[in-house]
Amino acid sequence: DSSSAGQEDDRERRGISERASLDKRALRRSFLDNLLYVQGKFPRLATKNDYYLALAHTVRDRLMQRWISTAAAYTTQCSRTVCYLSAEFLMGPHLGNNLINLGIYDVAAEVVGELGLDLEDLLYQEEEPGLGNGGLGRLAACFIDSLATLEVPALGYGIRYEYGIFHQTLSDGWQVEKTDKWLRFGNPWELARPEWAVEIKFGGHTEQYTDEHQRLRVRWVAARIVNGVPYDTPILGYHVNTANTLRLWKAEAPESFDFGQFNRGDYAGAVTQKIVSENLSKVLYPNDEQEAGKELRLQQQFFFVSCSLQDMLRILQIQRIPVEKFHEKFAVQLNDTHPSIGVAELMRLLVDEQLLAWDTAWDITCKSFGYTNHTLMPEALERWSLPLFQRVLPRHLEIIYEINARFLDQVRIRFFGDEARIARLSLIEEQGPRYVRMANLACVGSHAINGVADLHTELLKQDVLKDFYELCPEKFSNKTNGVTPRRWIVLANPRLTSLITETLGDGWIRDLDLLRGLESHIDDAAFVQRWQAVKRANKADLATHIERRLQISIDPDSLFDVQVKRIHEYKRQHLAALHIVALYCRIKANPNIEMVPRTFIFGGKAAPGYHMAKLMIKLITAIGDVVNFDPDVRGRLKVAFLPNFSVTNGQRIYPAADLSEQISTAGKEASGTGNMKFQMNGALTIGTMDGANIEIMEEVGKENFFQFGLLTPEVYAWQARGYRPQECYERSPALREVIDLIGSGYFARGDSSVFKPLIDVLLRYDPYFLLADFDSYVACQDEVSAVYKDKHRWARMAILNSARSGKFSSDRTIRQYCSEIWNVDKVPVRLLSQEDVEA
Ligand code: H53
Repeated sequence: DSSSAGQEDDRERRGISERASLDKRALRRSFLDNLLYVQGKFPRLATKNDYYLALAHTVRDRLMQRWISTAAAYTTQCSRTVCYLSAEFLMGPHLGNNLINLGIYDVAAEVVGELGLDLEDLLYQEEEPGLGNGGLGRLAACFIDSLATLEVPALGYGIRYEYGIFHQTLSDGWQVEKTDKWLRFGNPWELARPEWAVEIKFGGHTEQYTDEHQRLRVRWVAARIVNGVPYDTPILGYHVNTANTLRLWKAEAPESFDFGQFNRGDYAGAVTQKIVSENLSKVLYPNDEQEAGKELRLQQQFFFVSCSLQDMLRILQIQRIPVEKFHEKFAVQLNDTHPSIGVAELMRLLVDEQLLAWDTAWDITCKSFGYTNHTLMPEALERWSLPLFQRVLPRHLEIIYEINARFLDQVRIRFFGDEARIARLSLIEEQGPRYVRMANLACVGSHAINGVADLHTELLKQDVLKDFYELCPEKFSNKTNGVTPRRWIVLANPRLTSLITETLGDGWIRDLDLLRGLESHIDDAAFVQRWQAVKRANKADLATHIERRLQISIDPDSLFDVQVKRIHEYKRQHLAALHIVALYCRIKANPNIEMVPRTFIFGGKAAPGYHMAKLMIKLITAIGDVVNFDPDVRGRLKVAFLPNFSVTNGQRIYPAADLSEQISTAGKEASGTGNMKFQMNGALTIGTMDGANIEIMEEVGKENFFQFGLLTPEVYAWQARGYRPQECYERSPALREVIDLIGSGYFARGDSSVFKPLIDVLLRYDPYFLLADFDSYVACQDEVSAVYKDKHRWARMAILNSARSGKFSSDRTIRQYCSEIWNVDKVPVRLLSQEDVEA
């Protein structure tokens, strides 16, 4: 019996290896065919980019059958579908991820290897689609990965920006922005669908008319029309047949619109008109958590939201679903307030164009939308000045007035006479210049409102959205963010992936809670040693990269202390800078002092108009220029600012980190998601009790987390008492030394004016409590160094961090959205055969 089982095993194995070699031969054949027939090159003339594109097309061909099968399954089953509306999708390169999800990464590496090429080299050829700024855009990308992996019908809707987030370089330590022409060499991952283009109106005025049933109706007579053309990218799930769609809209001038001008002989005018239209999807606004207030930005938001809602109506029509069932077919999620104009636009489409009664339309609208809030920063809550709004969207302003009037009538019944509350809840801000409040519109028009971490949701309820919470507490829930382990472990950290898979099998890739299984290996010396070897090799790779890019030598055995994220005062990169200077002062005072060698690695972009953030970059690079070359330091401190932090660069950095810096002022970071990527890859966190850090500490245990700093209620109390940072400065000798040294111009060739604005803000206002947290931070960092000296203890803590990161898979987050907000189920996809497809 056991021998027949053995024979079967054997046959099975042989079967697999036969199939694999077949796969491999087929892959090699289509790779070379694509080089020939798509790139028009033979190997001797082919560039690296030709090879990249040939491989991309080879992979794309293999995606197509899954994509078609998925569309067929959803269409025939009229599946309930999630529509994720987001102004940003920070996808990162597609090729590596698709190879992993198809399960052919290793075969592809062999195939290109046999042709004398290096797969990683080819992967780096891909221009990353940087269609987002930071956390919010990357979260959208992790979510559509998880939706596909969980086999949930979903569409991601956004804008196909021609220029993504700017490329950052450094010049004399200052940030310099270069444009990101990511489409320069073509994009093999997208398909244009001009047959599904829609028309978008702007400006003009509204008119009343009576319809054939003598009913009074409104018509919007636009001043300008722009076409929205969808470009579709397949989003494949991990080891499933599901390939969902990311549908990004490009703005084009309608052919017919400039004909008039053209015929009147105004050729230049017609061309200008075309340029104005196409400007709509030209460039991503480079502000993260900061309002731009620009007319073009409102136009972009309305453009992609109207395109997407019209697309949903088209889908209803082809599936012969009556428009009254819109909310049964679609769960529409608003990723922050950027798409919240959708509430008014769906009302316009249903009332003005589909001719539904207002109440019916409102019921459908509220049942369709959910709203995710991502920030507690008051300046990041979007508002549009009334004149601007009126100019761009005159009909929507009328609709918003009507929604507001009906809403405030309801409020008055509950809170009669409470005029202050009514003013706060109003969709229109009336004190001073008038504004439309987009968060209020999103709250009123959605059946579900969520924050992105426990603390954040609690603070929304107590503070930012308190009035809405008191009105409708049942709408509120928390959905703690997560990140996809496919990109952030499997693709980014192949060494760790092999170690975990050899230890636990590969189930953890779809069920990250299984990482808990690592805990039982914590006393296995061989396992711990392999763990350390993985980290050491990843650090050596990053050290080589840094040495090449920045011409500074890096010791892979030093503690890699990493802070990568957008540069912002509330994230406090300058607090980390103060710590580096404190260590430097210790060395200068006593050159023989014993110190754990550290490499401080920073990365992140500053919004081009955010001067303080740019000065923070200059401060870090200036400190590096002194510390890295001071002979007294003897290599014990190194500071590296890696330019152009991006998804691609993140994939090199997270796996090599020992220490993850998550040091925002308590109560300011909604969640953070980089914190999770570090944890999964076995870094320990030094962090404040802010955002998802709190939940990370809950999962890993206090003893495996370096906590410091004021708690949120303490920050509030200090604020209420009247915080005087000068007092902290006077009380702490270490702090005084650091501030005085920076203030003196020591890091600016003696020019004390360079960092004066930064020092002045800290000493006078310090709105983010750096000086209040400084001593606690430095003490905590000393504890970090003490623990790091015990390499074995550190490794055990790192393993536990990884083992306990299951909660932070975006698969968990998406399951919660599906069951608690979207009420949507998975729809497994059967692969259609060639004959099925042709029939
Ligand atoms: O969203 C992330 C959070 C993070 C928060 C970030 C964010 C943006 O990137 C842009 C605008 C905004 O309102 C919030 O800062 O804390 O992790 C995803 O939820």
